[in-house]
Amino acid sequence: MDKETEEDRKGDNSDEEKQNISPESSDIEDSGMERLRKFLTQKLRLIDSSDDQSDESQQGTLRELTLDGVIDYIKEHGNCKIITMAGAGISTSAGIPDFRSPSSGLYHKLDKYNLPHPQAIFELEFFMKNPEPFFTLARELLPEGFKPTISHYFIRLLWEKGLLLRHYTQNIDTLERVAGLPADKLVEAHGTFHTGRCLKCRAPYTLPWMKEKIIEGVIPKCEECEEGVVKPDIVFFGEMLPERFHLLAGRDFAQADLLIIMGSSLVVQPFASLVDRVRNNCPRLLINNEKVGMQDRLSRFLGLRQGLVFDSRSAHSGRDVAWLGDCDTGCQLLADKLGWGDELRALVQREHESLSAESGGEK
Ligand code: CNA
Repeated sequence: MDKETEEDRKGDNSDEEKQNISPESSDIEDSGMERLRKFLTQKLRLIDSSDDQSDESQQGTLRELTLDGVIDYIKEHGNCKIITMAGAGISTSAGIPDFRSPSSGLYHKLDKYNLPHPQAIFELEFFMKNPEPFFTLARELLPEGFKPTISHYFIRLLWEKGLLLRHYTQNIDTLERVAGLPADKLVEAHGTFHTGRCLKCRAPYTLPWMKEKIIEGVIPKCEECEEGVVKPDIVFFGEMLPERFHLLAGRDFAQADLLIIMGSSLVVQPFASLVDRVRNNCPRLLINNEKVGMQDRLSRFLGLRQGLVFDSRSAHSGRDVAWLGDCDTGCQLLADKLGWGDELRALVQREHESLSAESGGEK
């Protein structure tokens, strides 16, 4: 996957800053900017020429820019094709830490590994030289005994209701599989712990085999070539994303009627920019602790359709909704408002009981 982009995430404050400028100076600035924008449009063809037209088709997709607006849209759209995109935030309530949450995120707990920088632990180049920090961390992250969350079962319910076009996840914890989402509905964009491979001879290995070594504190070495390290099939920085990701993203996003993004900081590319691949009139609902993935200042200035736009004064606003809070609470609320609340609660209880029984009764 690509390195994270250090985008200017202050883009949303630009209007507040503008309000402190006198109307006259702001008008002068605006007209200057508009001239520059037109110049770039005409000379450099930087801006999508279909923009004006698509602005029109963007009008009126949601009755109101709230969760209720999204609920009405789903109810009115008989056969709404929904894509869900998720990140580590849908698994934190299962006990798996995310990367970037302050204090609880993994990036804040890596001091003991003595890394050149936090991301190094997931960089292929660093792993080839020193796999130990990754395997030490893997002991904490191994998908053992973790139960899928309300958010995972909400996604499954979307599938059971025939509304899920596809679920794209950055997570490597396999909880979507454990929640019963069928493989054809799932794109594990950053790979998975489910399988592994020798970095030298490519011999395949299973999760139970890798797990045994990792739990023993041994670096898994290939039994075929007896040389290579066996790395779980998770995508490190510097590695290509699975072909399935590119193939299906190319088809799915243009067909989606609604995009729901949950529990991601939307900073890892190319996953983060999937939000731009739906049609211009496709509503996008973010369920997250914080606003993320917003249009940056340059894109806004150039009129580029990039990023989520929650600011109603922006030219590209009108279809993005942010529901801020816990993913599980947001998903349960969505289910309640869609009339599936009890069904979701019963599904979670049934599945958790059956997982507890499988693992010898532990809660
Ligand atoms: P991230 O960058 O750590 O962002 C997580 C986002 O979710 C942040 O915006 C948080 O505020 C938000 N968040 C955390 N908990 C909740 C919650 N309960 N409710 C609502 N919002 C919440 O993680 P991303 O997924 O965006 O980053 C991509 C990386 C993280 C991928 O490469 C993953 O492989 C990697 N990762 C995966 C896991 C996992 O598989 N569970 C765990 C840790 C990291």
